[in-house]
Amino acid sequence: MAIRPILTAPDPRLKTISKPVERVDDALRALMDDMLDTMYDAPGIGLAAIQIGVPQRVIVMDLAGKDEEKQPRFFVNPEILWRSEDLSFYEEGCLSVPEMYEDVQRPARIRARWLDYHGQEVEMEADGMLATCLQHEMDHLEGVLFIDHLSKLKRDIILRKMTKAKKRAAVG
Ligand code: GNR
Ligand code: NI
Repeated sequence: MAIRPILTAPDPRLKTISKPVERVDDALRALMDDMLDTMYDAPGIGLAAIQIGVPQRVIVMDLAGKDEEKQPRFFVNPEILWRSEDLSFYEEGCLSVPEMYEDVQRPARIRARWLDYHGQEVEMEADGMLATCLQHEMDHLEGVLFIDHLSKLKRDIILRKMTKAKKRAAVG
């Protein structure tokens, strides 16, 4: 298991459309283990493979609170089967857009299907944080970031801050 570097905007690799996974095998489980380590280390509540530069349709997540037992979740080739008409706002952040938080409106509930850590098919309805986070992560698989849901003005302000922060980091 290993912690891998997380790509940050405006890295063009984050715009990649990730490819479906062909087989849930030990190599894929090793990737998912690394993703989980990377997510816990960050720390974050979700991570898509493309955030560590791997363009495959894989997501890890853990929505457990600080003092709760770990509750890792794995999503391979997830699909959204249904979205509720009612929407909800959540203040979102992203490990690829560090230190920026904005309200994003999304369907409040979704029905989704995916393969788990062992390649077993799972289907369920999600609401609350799970619905929000799963939609945020599935956006990553399409090359979409939460800032793409904001006005162009807000997005440009955030991207300008990110570019400046990167330049400062490069100069040291
Ligand atoms: O750690 C994260 N927190 C978060 C908060 C609100 C909505 C979505 C998220 S996901 C984010 C980790 C991340 O960037 N996943 O792609
Ligand atoms: Ni994210």
